[in-house]
Amino acid sequence: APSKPAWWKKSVVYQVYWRSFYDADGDGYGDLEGVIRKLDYIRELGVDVIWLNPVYESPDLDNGYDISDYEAIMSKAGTMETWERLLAEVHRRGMKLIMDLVVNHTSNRHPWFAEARSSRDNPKRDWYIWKEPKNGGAPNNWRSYFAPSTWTWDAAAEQYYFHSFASEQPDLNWRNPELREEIYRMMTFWLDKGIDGFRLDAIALLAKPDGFPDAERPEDIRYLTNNPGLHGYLREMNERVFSRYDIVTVGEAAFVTPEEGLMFVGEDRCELNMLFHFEVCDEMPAWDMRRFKEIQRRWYEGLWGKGTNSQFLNNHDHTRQVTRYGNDGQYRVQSAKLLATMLHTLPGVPYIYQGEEIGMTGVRFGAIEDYNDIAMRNRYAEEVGNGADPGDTLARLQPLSRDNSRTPMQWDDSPQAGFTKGTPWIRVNPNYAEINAAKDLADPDSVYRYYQALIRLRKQHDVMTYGDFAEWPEWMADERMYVYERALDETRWLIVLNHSDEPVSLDWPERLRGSSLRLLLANYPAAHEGEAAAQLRPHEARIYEIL
Ligand code: TEU
Repeated sequence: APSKPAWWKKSVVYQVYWRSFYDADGDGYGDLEGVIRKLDYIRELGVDVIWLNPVYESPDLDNGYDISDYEAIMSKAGTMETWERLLAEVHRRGMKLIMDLVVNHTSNRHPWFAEARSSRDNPKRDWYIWKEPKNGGAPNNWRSYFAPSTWTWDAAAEQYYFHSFASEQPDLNWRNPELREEIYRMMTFWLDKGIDGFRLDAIALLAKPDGFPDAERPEDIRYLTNNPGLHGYLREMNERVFSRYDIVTVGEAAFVTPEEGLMFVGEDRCELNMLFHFEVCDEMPAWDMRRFKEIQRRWYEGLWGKGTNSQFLNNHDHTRQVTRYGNDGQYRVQSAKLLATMLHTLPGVPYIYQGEEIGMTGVRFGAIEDYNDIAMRNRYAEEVGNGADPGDTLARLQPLSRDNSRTPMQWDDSPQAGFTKGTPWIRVNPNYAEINAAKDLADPDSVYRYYQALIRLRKQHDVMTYGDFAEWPEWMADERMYVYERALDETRWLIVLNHSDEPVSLDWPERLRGSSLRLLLANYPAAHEGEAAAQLRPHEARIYEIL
């Protein structure tokens, strides 16, 4: 008998960036107690899985992505007891919890790094990547994600060490079998506590090329990812750890094509279950319907029937979708609902980033001092240090600053949007009085209620999870309209999206004659329908069943 489909395939994932979610103890940072107090809000949305950003002990220079103790909870977030209660409360509500895990690098304040730099013959020296200077300087010309060079000189160690991100985040040496064993043991520590899986940070960076040759174009940092040896590590990780639990794993894998993506998530690959590829968020700076459709086509053809794709347009690293890819002005509510309709009806598991379900928007702070993001602040310092105009540099970095999506969750119109009784670690978006959860919960036509309806549809109809995908040829080249069907057995759905500020008339094709359409969900009140065509208003989205 066919094996029962994996539990996570029909799931909807909700990402909790806890430090901006809810501050229960008033220190200005969100915390795990705060997440516990808001679990009913998350559950009411109808989601199944919570992805919790890193909560491990950390100096917190990259908001938890610089871990100094994998088996302790950052005091800012709470204690291991609080974390255990969170897990129990998530499970009591029938939801699952996946933890964000960073195994490409640690903090430079991790005891392992202190040992490694203490002497060349320390057993942990080789848990990190060290090189002699070349021509008196860095061993090669690579840029890191967060710094002008991937190399930092360590005076105590008298060598350079490698970091894909900030110098405070030294990369682990995955070639070292003892290191890998220790990581697998640590993963097992968390899985034995009962978590339901991992979101694996920067997982495509684990393998480094032999010899670290200079790059032709140092600014194109693809040399950091998808190097030979990577899939060997992932297969070993799966065999030694993941395969022993009924869990879900999703890997962050920037710069992969669908063919390369399949190597991560192909059901026969025994590596990961899903991946976040970034052909949209990293390589499509602003909305481009033709490019988005092309990306969706490529990934459907590359993965369908062989592996599972993820659908998302924002997260804690990427600007809020209604601002970056939609309309956060006159049509904010309709646009937020249209983007949600698209992500929840395209093939793949949808990921909701906290606040997206109430249509929260990006932000523009007036000064670099108002920003927290280490990536943005390092870039600003580098460019202004090289003579760039501070005002121009700030203006250029603002739209894609990761802080756009990290401002506090907007709960209500009370001071600090009800996020904290203290002073928030980052300023609240000034539009919280009109955009907040309390308002959305009170409004039957809110973005939150629309997300609830979308998620309910997914639970009731397998076609959203397992249905084939086919675009209507008449609209494939259109810049405004996205029109496609999903089909499973006898069920056929039609999704019609007008991603523009203009009305569009959609003629019903000859092949629909004799069929009738049943409207399942729409982001506008039902319009009077002409027999021959539908008049779509700006940012109008509709889901029909074709009968
Ligand atoms: O992000 C990895 C990273 O470099 C991102 O820029 C990612 O590759 C890109 O956004 C793809 O669109 C992860 C975490 O999500 C990020 O918050 C951390 O700062 C980073 O790793 C370092 O751990």
